[in-house]
Amino acid sequence: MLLVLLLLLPVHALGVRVKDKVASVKLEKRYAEARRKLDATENCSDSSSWHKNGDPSKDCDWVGEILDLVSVRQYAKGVDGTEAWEACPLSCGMCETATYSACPTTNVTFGGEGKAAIYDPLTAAEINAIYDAAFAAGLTDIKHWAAWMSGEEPDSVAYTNETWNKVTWLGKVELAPPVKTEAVAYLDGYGPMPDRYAQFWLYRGSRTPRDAVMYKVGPLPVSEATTWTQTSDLTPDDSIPWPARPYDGGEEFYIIGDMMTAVTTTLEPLIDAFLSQIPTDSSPYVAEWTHPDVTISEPTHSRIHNAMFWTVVDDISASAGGVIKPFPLSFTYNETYEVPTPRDFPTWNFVYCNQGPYESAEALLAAYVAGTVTACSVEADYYASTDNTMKPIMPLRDTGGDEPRIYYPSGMRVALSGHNVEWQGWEFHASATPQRGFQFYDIKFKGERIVYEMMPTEYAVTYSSARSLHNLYYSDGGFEMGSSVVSLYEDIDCPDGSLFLDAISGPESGWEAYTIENAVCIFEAPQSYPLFRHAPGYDDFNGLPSTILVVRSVITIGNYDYVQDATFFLDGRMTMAKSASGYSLGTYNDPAIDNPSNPAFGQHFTASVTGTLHVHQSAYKVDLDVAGTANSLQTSKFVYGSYVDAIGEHPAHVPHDGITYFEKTIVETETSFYKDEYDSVDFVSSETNSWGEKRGYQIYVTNGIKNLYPDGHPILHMLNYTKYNIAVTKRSEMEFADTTPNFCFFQPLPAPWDIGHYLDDESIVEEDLVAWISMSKIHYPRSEDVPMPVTFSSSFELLPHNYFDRGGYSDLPNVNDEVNVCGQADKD
Ligand SMILES: *[C@@H]1O[C@H](CO)[C@@H](O)[C@H](O)[C@H]1NC(C)=O
Ligand SMILES: *[C@@H]1O[C@H](CO)[C@@H](O)[C@H](O)[C@H]1NC(C)=O
Ligand SMILES: *[C@@H]1O[C@H](CO)[C@@H](O)[C@H](O)[C@H]1NC(C)=O
Ligand SMILES: *[C@@H]1O[C@H](CO)[C@@H](O)[C@H](O)[C@H]1NC(C)=O
Ligand SMILES: *[C@@H]1O[C@H](CO)[C@@H](O)[C@H](O)[C@H]1NC(C)=O
Ligand SMILES: [Cu+2]
Repeated sequence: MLLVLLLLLPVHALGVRVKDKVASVKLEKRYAEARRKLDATENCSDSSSWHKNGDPSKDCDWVGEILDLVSVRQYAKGVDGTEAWEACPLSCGMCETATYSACPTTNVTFGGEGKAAIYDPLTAAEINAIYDAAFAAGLTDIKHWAAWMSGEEPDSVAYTNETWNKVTWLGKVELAPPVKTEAVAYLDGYGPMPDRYAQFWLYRGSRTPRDAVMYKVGPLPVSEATTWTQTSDLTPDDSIPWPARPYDGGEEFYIIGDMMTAVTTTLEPLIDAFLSQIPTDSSPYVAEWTHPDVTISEPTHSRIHNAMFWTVVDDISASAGGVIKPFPLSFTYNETYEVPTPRDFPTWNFVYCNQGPYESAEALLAAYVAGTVTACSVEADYYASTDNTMKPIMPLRDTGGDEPRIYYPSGMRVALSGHNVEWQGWEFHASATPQRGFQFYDIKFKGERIVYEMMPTEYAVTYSSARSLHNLYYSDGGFEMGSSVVSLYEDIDCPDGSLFLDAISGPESGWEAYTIENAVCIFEAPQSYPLFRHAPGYDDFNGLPSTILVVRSVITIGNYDYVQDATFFLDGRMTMAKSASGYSLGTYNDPAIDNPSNPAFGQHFTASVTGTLHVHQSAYKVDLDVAGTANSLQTSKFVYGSYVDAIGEHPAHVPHDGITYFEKTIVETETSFYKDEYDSVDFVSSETNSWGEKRGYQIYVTNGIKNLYPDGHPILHMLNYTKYNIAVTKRSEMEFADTTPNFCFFQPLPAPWDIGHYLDDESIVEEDLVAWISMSKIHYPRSEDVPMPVTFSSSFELLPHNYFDRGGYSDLPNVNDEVNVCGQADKD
């Protein structure tokens, strides 16, 4: 059996793969266009003569029965080259008629000034111009390196295979957000427009010692006047030791592939023996994923990683479902720059089928050949089958037709101007940027700013396992959440008719920036729930259906997909949620060796594979400005006590002395706490509403378990934000994010700069405050998580708390008119 190794990093640094995805989105768009054209015609029917070239039994009926329509449409061609979707529009579901298409529409138009455009992400042209200028200025030699690598500059005297570790390159180019005071002065009309700046990391592999530094460049566009400044803005120390340099997909792809090929070539007999037990005609292979082992890394010298493997059968790649077919091999390697070539990385700690560790691939192979290592048994049907992927299992449920759709009877009520969004009194700037990902600026409701800045700063996963996934920790912020943003599918990810924003993927190790189309969708939707209702009698019904505005972006990072939603409500509430889907990682348990009933690290997906126990963490920065920037933190607790405790006296007419009441406290200094410590957490202004109550916004965290790692555990250096659900600090330009994933993901030392440093007892009374919100959610996979778990969420809510004098929806028509299909009031 042929062994093929495919190196699959859990990140989409592999430009080719990302482009494939874009191509398939384009394909989908083509079908959508075709569908629209067919909608307009009455002659939508299948050809009776078409069949797949070479197979007369595969006619339009066959096309209709195969649910995996994208690939059928893509690959099935008729005798004359006609594609299935063209000949079989009915079976391809392209004949749906939009009965509402004739309704009159009057889309709203953008009415604001659009000043929040100062937060527009860098365009691909801006990024590439910076890249070119940095190269021209001699800051980086990466283009020469890339040209030498690709053979375009074969005679480049600067490089040999042994100089892979002496390149200086730049990455993670991104907008440097304007200073808040200057931005607010401009937005609020008393200051000039701030200049536009970008920032990037420079990986100085050609220096001694190597290091990574951050640069700020501007004003943009790049010109004679542009300055390149090494900043110390984001770290107190202006450089980062080499092993702690930010993750760079291009670098990893180059250096790990070389080493991994050497290891798997050595272990070929052992790998082949496992794969040959899988009854399949395809050529199965193993794919490697790698993760930093922060419990043993030596921060000043090198990165230590653990490698784990998945089985790829029938071209179901690891990301597409292979992660629930583990290949039971793991080893550890030292990613050091002190060796001649990457294939010389030291490797050790080889474990196969729970036997070992062996000091090298050769030692493991020798033991295997000598018969001291027992080959593991393969659950043949499970490994061979594609049923445990997203492919539906026959017979299909009779769905009785298409799923319900949303329609907009009066047209789009969302207005978009660039990245500025307006809807029902809300106005804000939304984008997904290459490095940091999904972000919001200048969120206003009814003309008043509520949030200056809001963004996820980190999503991470920590696994528990005694097998190949031991010490597995993934920081998505470290992998660049923004570069993992994917194109969204209309009708699946977002309703038909959504508005879309594009995003840019930043350059890494020589690849140019490119556009990710339809990366953010914006749509209004019925919540299918009353916002309020009351019906005391037949003639007296009052109510309003709740309508929401959703701004959504999805990141796909290896096996997992995170659906990120910011949801805006009619009454001034908003929520931010992260929902997970995608495949859960499996661990191999040899029924002959492992205790099949031990539930410590997971439950069974099948006899030999358990779903690995893990915790999903997420962290957010929310810079609230409630009626101005002078805010205080008010915590309230629902308690039981005496009347004297509650109000200072025991009223004579109350016989029993013992009552529940609320206790409000203004917190004096920076603090952090878990959600269950208080019953209401609010940012309040000194401004009051008409009734004398401080105008405030409540921060409500819907879920979140407590961190169980003891103080001093190395992983806490990356996860200090899991020690609270809410932390509140005085805002500082330097305190950009509560985590330091970009330069700390591989660094098992105290983080140079994270929330642990920000919580330093500064006064938070009537100051500009930031709420750092963090949530952890246990995922103890269950059998139903095959093929993949249904989306599950963590979220927080911001809701007006005495901010208004009455319900924030009070200025909306309170309707119960019967409406016809086009949304017009029925006048009869
Ligand atoms: C539908 O088919 C009929 C009969 O072939 C033809 O006369 C008519 O023009 C077609 N309509 C459209 C919109 O193509
Ligand atoms: C309203 O917006 C939708 C979505 O962008 C668009 O398809 C439609 O043509 C617009 N209608 C009008 C009348 O502008
Ligand atoms: C340099 O490395 C490449 C890729 O690893 C390899 O194909 C090539 O043979 C090497 N060249 C020399 C001279 O070793
Ligand atoms: C990794 O390699 C570096 C540089 O060669 C060395 O200093 C370090 O001790 C090694 N770490 C381990 C855990 O082997
Ligand atoms: C994070 O937490 C760990 C464990 O409690 C602690 O040792 C470390 O100093 C913290 N990091 C920072 C930057 O405060
Ligand atoms: Cu999970």
